[in-house]
Amino acid sequence: MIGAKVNPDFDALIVVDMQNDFIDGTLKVPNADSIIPVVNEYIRKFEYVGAPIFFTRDWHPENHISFRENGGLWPRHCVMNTHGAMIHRDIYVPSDNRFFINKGVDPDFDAYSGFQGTVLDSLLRERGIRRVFVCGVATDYCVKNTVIGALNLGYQAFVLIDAIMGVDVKKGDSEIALNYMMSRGAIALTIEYCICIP
Ligand code: VGL
Ligand code: ZN
Repeated sequence: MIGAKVNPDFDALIVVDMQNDFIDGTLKVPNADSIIPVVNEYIRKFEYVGAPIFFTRDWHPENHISFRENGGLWPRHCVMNTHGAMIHRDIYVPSDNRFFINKGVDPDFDAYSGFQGTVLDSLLRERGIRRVFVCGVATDYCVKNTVIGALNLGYQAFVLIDAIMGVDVKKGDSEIALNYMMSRGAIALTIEYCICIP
């Protein structure tokens, strides 16, 4: 595996949807809790070198189109300002140089990408970020779409493959999603190859 040295001048970490409902709530991603320690290691590394960290949050109104009760695919999850939508208590959230990106706020549209209908691109651009490092859940939905969104906007994208987990509604979905990200130019990375020295 090719290593990457994180440079705070042009690198950012994106932590996708590490929220209660996806970890131990209404839309549990199987084994999502198992990635928490590695996600935290990435967060601490990026914090250590002074690189910005973006936490995306699924942030739906009660009448959101993606909920079964409203004709959608999913059980009710991540209703804005409720416990289910909070970042899980075991995730380390630095107090500085970190940002929350809420998505899926419009009742009539779903947003699997952290870039869709948000200020993420402008916040990254403002800071001169050119490369994003993406971890979190779910590999086959919001991680995939966030990575593809980044690539489409011209960012280089690293997928932190030891810190993602998928739902696999159909067996193999996560593997297919990862292969697709790589085929579009994303680069797979693990913690020991993610070099963070000042
Ligand atoms: C997600 C299903 C519905 C995700 C969000 O974060 O991957 N999945 N809403
Ligand atoms: Zn959602």
